[in-house]
Amino acid sequence: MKEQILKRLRECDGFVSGQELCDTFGVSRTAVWKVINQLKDEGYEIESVNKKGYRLTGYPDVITAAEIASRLHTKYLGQQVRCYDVVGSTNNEAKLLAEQGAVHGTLVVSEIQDSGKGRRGRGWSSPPGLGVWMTVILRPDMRPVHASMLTLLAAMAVSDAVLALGLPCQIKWPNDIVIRGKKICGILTEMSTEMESINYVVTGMGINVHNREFPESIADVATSLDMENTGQEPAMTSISRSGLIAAVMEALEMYYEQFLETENLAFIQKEYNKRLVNMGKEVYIFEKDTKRGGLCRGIDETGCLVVEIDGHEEHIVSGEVSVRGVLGYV
Ligand code: BT5
Repeated sequence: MKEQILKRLRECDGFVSGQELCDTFGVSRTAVWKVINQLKDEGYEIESVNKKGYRLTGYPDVITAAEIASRLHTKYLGQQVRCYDVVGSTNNEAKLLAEQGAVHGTLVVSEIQDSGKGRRGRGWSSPPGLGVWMTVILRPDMRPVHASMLTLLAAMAVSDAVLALGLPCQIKWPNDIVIRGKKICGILTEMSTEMESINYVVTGMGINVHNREFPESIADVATSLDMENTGQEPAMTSISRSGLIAAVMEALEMYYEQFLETENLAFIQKEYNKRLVNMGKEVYIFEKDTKRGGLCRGIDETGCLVVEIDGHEEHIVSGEVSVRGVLGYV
């Protein structure tokens, strides 16, 4: 009921009468009053005026199931949420939950990851309260070779959410989101297969939101939404991490549904390539011990990166490769 009352308060510009809340949820005035007090204890600012009712005037930047639910308009993505204070990695936690039968669309979020993961054994810095460290569990009925495309859908979804905040973000294929050439988000998709079919996929997204500093090893390449909110873009008030989560879930569900119809990325190819930070530029492709240079031509409809190398177009499969700009990270 707390989630529903919060949702009703959030969706209403003015006051919501106590009586309306009682009638809608079939509870007593005292029960409503208790929920309002609980919300106040959690940091919500709620004005109560005699004969008018309750009005939400401020909210804390918390990541809770109630806060996410009060902002979410999806059919299944994020409808089941598991919020933790600390986990090793939300991807690992999601895999455990998936093994135990967690439903399609379950979202796992944590305030801290004490061993957040990047690709190929790399780490992901996930300090408390400063970012969104989350993973969704998907159970798609499709061939395992197509699972890597989910990373590209997640990149579109995160970039949609960031663009909606008025910040100019781009995608660095296959799994980074950057603002002004620095990384604000990394995505990690892992899957479990059984007899040629997908058992489940987990897609983890780490988004730096309120960070003001980073460990020295990544200080040159990392940035956060707050650090990039320089005031040049349209006015942006303080960013709600739960709002960001809801926006990503909504966009991802939309892309995911379209994707299932064809199992290819033709429907996002044009927009993805517009957002691609290396588009039309010289890049280096690092694969095992090799380094090759070429011209980036964008993604094809399967999500491979098309790079013109020595006059031939090569379709680079994500996985073991890294892409770098000739001058550095992008
Ligand atoms: C990634 O790997 O970018 C995928 C990161 C996925 C993180 C999410 S958080 C929720 C979920 N649970 C997890 O355990 N993981 C996922 P990769 O392309 O390998 O990049 C990793 C590299 O990014 C590191 O080696 C650092 O150089 C850099 N890095 C680490 N933490 C960062 C941060 N917070 N912001 C920007 N760059 C970072």
